[in-house]
Amino acid sequence: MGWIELLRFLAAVQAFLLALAAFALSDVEAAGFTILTVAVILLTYWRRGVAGTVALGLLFVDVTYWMAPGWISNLRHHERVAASVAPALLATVAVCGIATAGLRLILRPDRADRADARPAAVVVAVVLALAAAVTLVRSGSGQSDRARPGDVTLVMHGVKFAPSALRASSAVGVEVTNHDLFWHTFTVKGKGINVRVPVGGHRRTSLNGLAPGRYRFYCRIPGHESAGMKGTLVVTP
Ligand SMILES: [Cu+2]
Repeated sequence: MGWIELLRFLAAVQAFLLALAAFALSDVEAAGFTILTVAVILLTYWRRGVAGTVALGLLFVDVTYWMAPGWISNLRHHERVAASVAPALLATVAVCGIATAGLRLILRPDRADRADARPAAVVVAVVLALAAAVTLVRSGSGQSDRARPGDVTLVMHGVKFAPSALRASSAVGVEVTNHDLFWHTFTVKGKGINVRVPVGGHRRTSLNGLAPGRYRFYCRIPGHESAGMKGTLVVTP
């Protein structure tokens, strides 16, 4: 097995995991990333695969950027194991993919593809096992950020909040749950409320900094607000 085969294997695993997430969560963005990953794998068969290697490297960087912080955040909040499995696997495979793409270019593609990448595959397996162990040990019951009595609950799915109209007293809080693979935020501009919620995560925020009145909340991820990820919050006295 040369470096290009290892690279394609990691990309195929990523495409498979993204497809699973797209299916399990009915997540359109995950489906888009699946198709993109498959297209870039095909690109590695063109010429010596340099463009494909660079493109896969960038795709792995993008997946790491979205998944690694989500994984760490869920572990820090002691979410259940199920909430961290997808970001843990995707982040680990993507980090290994970045290293593999980088090494194939540094070693020069012709030589790298004739070289034996099996020791690197063993390193990948060890890194995956470590990531799984950390996830199992650091996960918890998922209770610390759950709704308290009287709280209102809000769900993020697709580029929508449900419900999009909230009514609550400033004495309670909002529990926000993300059902998508990628991050969303619950943000009230200028009011110090900006809760980032990763895949499978629950986060609670108190409303006690808000005076009674009508507020607009939205998701800060670029493009989400204009796609409809917004709503109104009425804070009652
Ligand atoms: Cu969003």
